[in-house]
Amino acid sequence: MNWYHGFQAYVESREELRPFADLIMPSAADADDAAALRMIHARTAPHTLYSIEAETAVLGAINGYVRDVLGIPNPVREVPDQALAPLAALRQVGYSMLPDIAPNIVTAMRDYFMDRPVYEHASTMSKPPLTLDEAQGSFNLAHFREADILNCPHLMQIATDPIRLGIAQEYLGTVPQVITIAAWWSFAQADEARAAQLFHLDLDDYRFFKFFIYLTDVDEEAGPHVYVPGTHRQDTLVLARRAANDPELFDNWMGTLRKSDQDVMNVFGIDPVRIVGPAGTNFVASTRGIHKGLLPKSKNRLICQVAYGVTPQRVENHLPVELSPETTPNLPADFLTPPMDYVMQLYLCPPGGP
Ligand SMILES: O=C(O)CCC(=O)C(=O)O
Ligand SMILES: [Fe+2]
Repeated sequence: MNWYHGFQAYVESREELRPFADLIMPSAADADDAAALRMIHARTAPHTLYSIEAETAVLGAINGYVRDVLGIPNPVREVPDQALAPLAALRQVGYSMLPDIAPNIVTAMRDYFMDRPVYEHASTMSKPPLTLDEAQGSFNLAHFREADILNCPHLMQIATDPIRLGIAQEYLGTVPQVITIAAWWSFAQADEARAAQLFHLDLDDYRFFKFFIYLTDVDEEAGPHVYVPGTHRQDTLVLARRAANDPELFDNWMGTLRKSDQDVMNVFGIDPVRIVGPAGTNFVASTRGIHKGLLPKSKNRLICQVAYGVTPQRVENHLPVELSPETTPNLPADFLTPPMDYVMQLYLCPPGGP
């Protein structure tokens, strides 16, 4: 059954979820349209921006659905001690560094990407691939395709190891789903910051966060990730809104896609943090807080990202890749042992289909 249909029915069956059911109720015409249902949830997610109560209520509903209807045991597994401090920081501050990844592993991952084709944008992969030189001469970024990212040696194993998946399970409060995978170069030759190189916030799901790994050394010259601590929290946003002279103007500003450094400083008065470190540096960040990836000055940056969320709403027209020695030679054959089949369901299915 479609995830959304099942969720809709579950929410409607619970009296205490009535206000939420009204928010996500599809019109009769949309009821059987998976894309329309996805859109409804994408539009509803911003209701949690200023209200931790709204977010907690939605998460309770999702967790109930996953546990009681889909029958997936939760919590997924025991959380190792090394996950506890990063988890606390992710909640409080919005980001946390994680233990470095061994240099030989990072080298294998970088070497792998060196041989893969790149694309102008994640959504333009139907066009022919570019060489790195072509991309570097023309664009700010160059993206790898999802099938190649899935197959990057070590990447998905690291992203779902006990520390990272433990953080995900606790932070999300339900069984995590991998909702985005990405890997891209940011080029130093570009002359102007574009798109995610300007401050913004992501609203990818009702609750979500992202895991990043630098595969090249990242110093001030190489376009570090920049994060404004605390801006992922509803209480920070409520205070900033209250302090604003004109709440309507504030709402409009929050609704604009890209934000200037000066405006971010004026509104929050919080110093942004630049995350630097050698290749292998990795961290989690709640990117519903204000963030950007700086335009590199003199060195290119290669980064991978895995995002964990609670609904499959971001993925459109997306078919999972079959886990097999032919299509995914770098993933272990038992990678989809439950609950990993649920965690990875958007990207991977067992041979023969879901
Ligand atoms: O390039 C970066 O460091 C940030 C990219 C970004 O905005 C994101 O992954 O959500
Ligand atoms: Fe972002």
